[in-house]
Amino acid sequence: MYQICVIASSVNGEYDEERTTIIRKEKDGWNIKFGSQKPSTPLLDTINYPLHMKNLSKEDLEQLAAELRADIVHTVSNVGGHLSSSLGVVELTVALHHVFNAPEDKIIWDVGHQVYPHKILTGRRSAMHTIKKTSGLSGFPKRDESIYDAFGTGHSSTSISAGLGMAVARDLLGKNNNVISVIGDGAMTAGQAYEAMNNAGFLDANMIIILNDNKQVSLPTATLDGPATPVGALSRNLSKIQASTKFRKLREAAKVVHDVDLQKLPVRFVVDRAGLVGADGPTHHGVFDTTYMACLPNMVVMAPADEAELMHMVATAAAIDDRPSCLRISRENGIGAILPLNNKGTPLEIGKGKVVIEGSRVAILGFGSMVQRCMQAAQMLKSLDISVTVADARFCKPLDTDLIKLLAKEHEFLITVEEGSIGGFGSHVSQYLSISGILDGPLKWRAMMLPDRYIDHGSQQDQIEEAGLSSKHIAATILSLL
Ligand SMILES: Cc1ncc(C[n+]2csc(CCOP(=O)(O)OP(=O)(O)O)c2C)c(N)n1
Repeated sequence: MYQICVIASSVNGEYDEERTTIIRKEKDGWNIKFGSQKPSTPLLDTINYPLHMKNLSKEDLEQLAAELRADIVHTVSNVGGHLSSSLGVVELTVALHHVFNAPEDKIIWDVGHQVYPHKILTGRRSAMHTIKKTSGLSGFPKRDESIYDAFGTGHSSTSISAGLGMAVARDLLGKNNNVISVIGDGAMTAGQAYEAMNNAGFLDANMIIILNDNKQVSLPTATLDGPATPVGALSRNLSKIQASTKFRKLREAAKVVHDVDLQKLPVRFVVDRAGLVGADGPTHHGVFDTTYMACLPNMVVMAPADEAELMHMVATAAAIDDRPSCLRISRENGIGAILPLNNKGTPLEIGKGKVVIEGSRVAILGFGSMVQRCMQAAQMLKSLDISVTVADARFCKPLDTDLIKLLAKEHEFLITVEEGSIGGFGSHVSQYLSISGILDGPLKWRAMMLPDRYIDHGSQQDQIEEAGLSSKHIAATILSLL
């Protein structure tokens, strides 16, 4: 060790080894010993925008990277977030913002889970403690958030196509800015990246592609509840998976009408993270699947109300062998439901829902995880002496028309509730009610679904509130009808 560049914050001038973050330059590189206190970052403190980095020497840039690394660890240890991916590109980010001239030069981050250093160096350091929180910074690049975010991401393998488009547009406009796409070895494995490289070669547009070949597929590793599944050499597994024919068949099944539904192939789609997903925000919400799956003629579409129902639906999907099926699993936690014996579900009758609370006057028909909120709403209304029937639709397709007919006949009001976009479960029910003439009678009916706009990142609870789908909203909708 030959130089101590920064000794981080000390309390009243006293130096506390345990709690202090120490950033040292040693013979073979920078050594950062992390403590619980905010690290002292004298050089980083002078940098608000890339412009402030332009005159730094190579040594300064090295120190900046070391301070940036300590700053990210400190932030993420307090608020959670994408740690390893961001730490992996600290030097790269410093270099890019030193060499290139963003925002005129377009830097595009693939997946976008590694942008913490980029955010810190582009005017957002003081807001880093709000990252992924309601009304705070997004965990990904977002064009609304900063002119330095050239392209919004959150999912992988788009950076080369996006960069190519920007390079072609630049040439058409006669400009001369640089376009830089940064892509990891994991993201590089997807077809879109290959297609984009093919196009880039053909169009011969001038662009820079940086392959961050770290031999890792880093997924979010730091959560406030402790470390999640560790960063792994997933690329090894990815290659194995991709080599398997089963997996390839699944990917090819993406063209779901042509390859699957039309031919009634028994492909089972499992839509993970259905509904609003919280901190990752709109790139990760699963809110359109009911709409685009349930419009396909042969598709069975189901959603479980709790974890026991999930087991039964997995068994149902496994048993459906004459057509495709789709099962949407909410991001919500389980409710502690009693699980079937040996954790083995029993196939359900296809297209049949069930009544879970018997009442009169008002019927609420929930789809998927929303059934829980419908039951809570029924409890609230019970205390006001309003008797509510709650039914679990289980299936959006085929629709349980007998159940809907019964609910419509025996109640004054019928309300459907789902955590999905317009055009989903409520639309199917509405279509049936109108075509069958039920809406010509005395029934009053309302559909509750997500609003027709994207819901920003934040806590799942806040998102449900913003969407107007909490149990209070359901109860209020009913009260407004009475
Ligand atoms: C289309 C798509 N599939 C899956 C994911 C989930 N995912 C998030 S990060 C990540 C790994 C990316 O690995 P790599 O590109 O090597 O980045 P690095 O390891 O350098 O962070 C994956 C698969 C995603 N974001 N988008």
